[in-house]
Amino acid sequence: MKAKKTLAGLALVGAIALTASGCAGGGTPAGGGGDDVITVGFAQTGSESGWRSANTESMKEAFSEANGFNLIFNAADNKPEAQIAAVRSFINQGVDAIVLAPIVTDGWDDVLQEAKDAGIPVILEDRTVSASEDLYASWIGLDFEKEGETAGEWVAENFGSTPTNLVILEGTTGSSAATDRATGFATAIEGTDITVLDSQTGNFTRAEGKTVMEGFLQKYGSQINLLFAHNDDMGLGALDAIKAAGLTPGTDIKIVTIDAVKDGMTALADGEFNYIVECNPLLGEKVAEVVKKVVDGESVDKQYIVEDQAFDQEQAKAALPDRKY
Ligand code: GYE
Repeated sequence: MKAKKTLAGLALVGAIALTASGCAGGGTPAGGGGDDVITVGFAQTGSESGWRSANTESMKEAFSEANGFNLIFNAADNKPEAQIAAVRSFINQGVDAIVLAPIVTDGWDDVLQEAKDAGIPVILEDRTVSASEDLYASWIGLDFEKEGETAGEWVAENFGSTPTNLVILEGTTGSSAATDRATGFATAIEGTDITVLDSQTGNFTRAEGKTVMEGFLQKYGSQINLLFAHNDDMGLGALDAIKAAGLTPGTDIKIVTIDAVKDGMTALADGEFNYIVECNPLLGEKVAEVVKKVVDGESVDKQYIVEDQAFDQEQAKAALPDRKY
């Protein structure tokens, strides 16, 4: 039922897009009905984490040929210059719309202006940019500051009234996800007995999470009571470092992370993590809906925020069997 409805809606959007722009690119018509295809260039950050894999999958599923799209996918290996080059190449190819998951917040003004001058709408997904709002049509994402705040509130409630030493593994420097999570978290632990011993980037990856945690352990040893990692993957990397140091994660060092991907939720259910704030990566369907509307000339909101929840050990155990990512 649902698929049928979507296809019918698409046929309509496709027809309008054809008359409006007449330049949908070289994709194959969807469903053999002669509908025009919407060509979309998607500039993904890279493949740094489990969250990212789930996000990429969700986007590819939503922007499928069957749904009336011709998707040109690029993953920039977390290199901002490579991502700007990818967007520029989408402009040169004359795509109908560009979807961008910006690695970092700054540096987008020029290329977004170029897209605008070429009449190609840009839709942001996941992270945000500092460029002027009229350089993009819409943003579909999460409230990163609130995620950080929720993590901080849990920490403040459980450890705030006894002297506690905390270390932080930050996400990619300059990304809105890392900046806003840091802000939300710092606000929530303000005025508590928690001391931040150290805070460094682990670039949202397991490998760097492990290396940076090894450094923290060498420097502070068993002084560390608590770890806040900006994503599950860095927390998972840190588990190896903590075990190698002869400490028990979840007990000797309490761990709070963000994302709630399956591996993180498993660590929480096993008692190696203590709390996870969710960050929903399944944005594809909503992004595709917004892209269609924009290409069709319909009005859209400037932002769509997807709701997140949070999990303790019991909640993780209950949620795991049905977890989609
Ligand atoms: O939390 C992390 C990923 O921007 C929300 O990026 C995203 C973050 C996510 O690498 O795992």
